[in-house]
Amino acid sequence: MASAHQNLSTYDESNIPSAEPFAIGIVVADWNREITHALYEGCVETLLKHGASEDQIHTVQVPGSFELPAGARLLAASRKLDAVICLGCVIKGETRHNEYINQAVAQGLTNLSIASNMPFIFGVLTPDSMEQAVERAGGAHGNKGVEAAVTAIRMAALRSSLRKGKSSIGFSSKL
Ligand code: RBF
Repeated sequence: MASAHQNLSTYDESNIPSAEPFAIGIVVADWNREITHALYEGCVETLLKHGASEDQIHTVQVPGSFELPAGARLLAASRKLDAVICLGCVIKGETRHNEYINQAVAQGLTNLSIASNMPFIFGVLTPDSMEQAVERAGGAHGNKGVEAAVTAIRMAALRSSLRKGKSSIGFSSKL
């Protein structure tokens, strides 16, 4: 389904759990930084609006989107977190670099989520042009950083609700 029809940037705020109990990691790629930093602004603003405290938001920067899974893994191993949001922007060029990077990041974050039992959120724009990127970083199609934040809160709350009452003996989800 086209994401233009799934614009969660205009989401129902009353349906989002509180982010107050959660520690959230954010990894931001510096390639196309005017876009990724706009995603970051929208992301942090949304986390704070839903009750996260500034000292519970832990941010690191990586050179490009390809480094997002490794950066996320390092960040998750450095402290106790409830979700990690990865923000990047890979613009299609004349070669197929974008396909390789996007595939690697999607697969990397999926693997991390499944192996660690913690949500790693894919907040990577994959536009054909800078114009399309701008439209999704605070423009006509909202800010996908907002959507990444909402997804992280929802997944952290889901994880927390399903873990309640579970014995900590046995399977360890810590990275
Ligand atoms: N990183 C991005 O985050 N967005 C891009 O649009 C992007 N384009 C790239 C194009 C080429 C041809 C190459 C070689 C790298 C590009 N990268 C991009 C950087 C990539 O994510 C990574 O940082 C580097 O390949 C080093 O591992």
